[in-house]
Amino acid sequence: MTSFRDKLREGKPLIGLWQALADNYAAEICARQGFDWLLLDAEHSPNTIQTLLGQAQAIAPFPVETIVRVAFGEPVVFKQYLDLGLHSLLVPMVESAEQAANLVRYCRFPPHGIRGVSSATSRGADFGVDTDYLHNADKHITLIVQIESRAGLDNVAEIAAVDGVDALFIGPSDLAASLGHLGDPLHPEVTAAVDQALAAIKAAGKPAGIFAVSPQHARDSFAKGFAFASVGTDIGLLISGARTVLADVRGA
Ligand code: 3PY
Repeated sequence: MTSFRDKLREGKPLIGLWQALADNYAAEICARQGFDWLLLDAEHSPNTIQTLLGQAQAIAPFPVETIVRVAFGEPVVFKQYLDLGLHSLLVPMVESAEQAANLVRYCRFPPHGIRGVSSATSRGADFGVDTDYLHNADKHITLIVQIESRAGLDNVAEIAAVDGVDALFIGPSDLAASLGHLGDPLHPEVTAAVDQALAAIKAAGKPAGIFAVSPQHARDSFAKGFAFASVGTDIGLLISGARTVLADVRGA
């Protein structure tokens, strides 16, 4: 199997869509559209472990990567998600190398980490069919940490240098808020901070991703060297489609 980490290494810009509806049917529809990755958001959406599993199962037949953003980086959350085969994880608000190193340990079985062991009862291990899983689990896992605060920005080089952190992802909205520009993710000071973070991530030889706030922002981000970018949300597409058709008919 090809992990998201391997795909990132291929160097082709990877375009993603944010799934915030927390719905299997919506996830299946989006999985059919040709995106490189879909992100199931457990931080800012009404997702439970059960709804995440349902969406992952709906997406599984399609050639699109499933990434899950955890609500927070705790060992028990990692254990459950990895057992469910949710092998690509995005962790919000990572602010130090120590925090990042702990996240790596949550992904790994002893002696390299503290992940609890499960195989026959683990979807991640193909319910025991993958007999090498305990020794090869790391090959499936992609750990992405999110830089979205002044502290994260200050420590981005050290965070990027942590072995086992596979990629770093910029959250421009939270970063804007942290830098005193709430609601203005494209403020020049935020853009300069994003460029500074990108340079540090690239210098560490790691791929960088970003939550683009418009198609133009996504194109600009890829042109600057971002390896992956989300280009919208399922809710945003629903809202813009609904408003467009309503305005079209009312205006006619
Ligand atoms: C941000 O832009 O801050 C994000 O976390 C995207 O959801």
